[in-house]
Amino acid sequence: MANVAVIGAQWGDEGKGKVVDWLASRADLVVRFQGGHNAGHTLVVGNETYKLSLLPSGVVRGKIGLIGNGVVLDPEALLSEIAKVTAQGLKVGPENLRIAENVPLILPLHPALDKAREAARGGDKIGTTGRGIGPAYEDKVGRRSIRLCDLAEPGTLSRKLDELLLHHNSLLRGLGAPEFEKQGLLDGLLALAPKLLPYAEAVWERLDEARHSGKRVLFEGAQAVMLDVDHGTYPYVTSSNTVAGNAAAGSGVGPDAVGMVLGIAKAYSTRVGSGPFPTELHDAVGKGLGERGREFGTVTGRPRRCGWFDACMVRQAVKIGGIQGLALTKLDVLDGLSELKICTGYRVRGEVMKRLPFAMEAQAAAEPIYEVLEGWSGSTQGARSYAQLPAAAVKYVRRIEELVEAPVVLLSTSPDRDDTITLR
Ligand code: 2SA
Ligand code: MG
Repeated sequence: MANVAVIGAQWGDEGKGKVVDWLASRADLVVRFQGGHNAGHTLVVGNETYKLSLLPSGVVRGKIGLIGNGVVLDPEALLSEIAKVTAQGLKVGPENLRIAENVPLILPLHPALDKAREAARGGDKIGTTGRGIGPAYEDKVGRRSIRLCDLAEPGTLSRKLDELLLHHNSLLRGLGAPEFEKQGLLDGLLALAPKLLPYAEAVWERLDEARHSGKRVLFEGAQAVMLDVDHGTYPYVTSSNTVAGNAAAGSGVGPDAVGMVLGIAKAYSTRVGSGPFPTELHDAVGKGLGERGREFGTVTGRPRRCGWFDACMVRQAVKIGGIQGLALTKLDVLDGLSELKICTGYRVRGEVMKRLPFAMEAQAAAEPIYEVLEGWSGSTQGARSYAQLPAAAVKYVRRIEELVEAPVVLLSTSPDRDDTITLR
């Protein structure tokens, strides 16, 4: 296997964790290149369930995990996640986890601003995870970030904190939220320095070395194409580029090093947080999907909104995200439904569209155009070969391939890693 990038093709929670884990067993290095501890990957290994937010999934499989510069890193969240998985019996330390020196840090003022802004937006809120992701990326682009490497330079920290506080305290004040004082933040960072610096390195160099020695790299995306800050349902998106193109910039390799791009899509759709969702179901069918699929956010526990598979949107994600093959997950959740709908386009104020428009009101007005397929009464749960699937389930998968213009290369039929069908 050459290098592979795995990205979400919908709004996140497609089951990337399981697929990444499956692929990690064939890779040498697993790299996170965007997002932060807003991600939630659930890995089921034997009797143990690991819920990872920041750690690259490969650490569960004894691989080297890398956190690239494109991530925003909350040091406290990292340390507590390491403590949590260590208590579950995993070994995570500087020997198997390396973090880009130039990764921007999330400080306590970032979640404070995130939450104050959401509160101020009221009913219009984005529905962020409240982890400070957006404000941390703003600081990166605004050239104010404190980065991991700065922890080695108390003078730099002090100067940067002055600049950060000048900016943040005026924003917090404007929102009526408590302000931060410098000494507390500085002391906190200086105390974190000896715990974090042993992990720091020039990740790009390790990836360059991996390239020359023929090591295989897995780029692990978080969130999904429809949450991409440029291409998603803006402003109801996360604050990073989630497309495969960012695997390169977010870790420090050229685009050719990214390799095959695998998109993950659920056999239906879910979304947490606010924003347009044309195929959302507010009826018993939607409720049933949520219950059978156990659709609750890994990080925040929020119930996910559920709806039919949106082939029009996934096709868009395939094109924009550079997806060459799809892994389709949670097919078993559709077991027992007498009919299934797939969205093939939208009607937007009378006009038929084969893509989701960008403008907010047009997005909100998009009504799905459905194709109806026959359901199946048999069970697909735990199926490990194509032959074990009901004919109608095979038909459903084949129709999805045609509509999204990408082959389904993997099919997942339960959270168990072994319940995976390789189709090509
Ligand atoms: P943020 O916090 O600024 O990134 O939020 C902005 C939008 O991005 C969405 N978002 C997500 N959507 C699905 N899954 C995510 N991760 C967790 C998980 C979510 C959880 O994997 O289960 O536990 O609730 C994730 N992270 C960000 C978010 O809902 C906003 O719409
Ligand atoms: Mg998730």
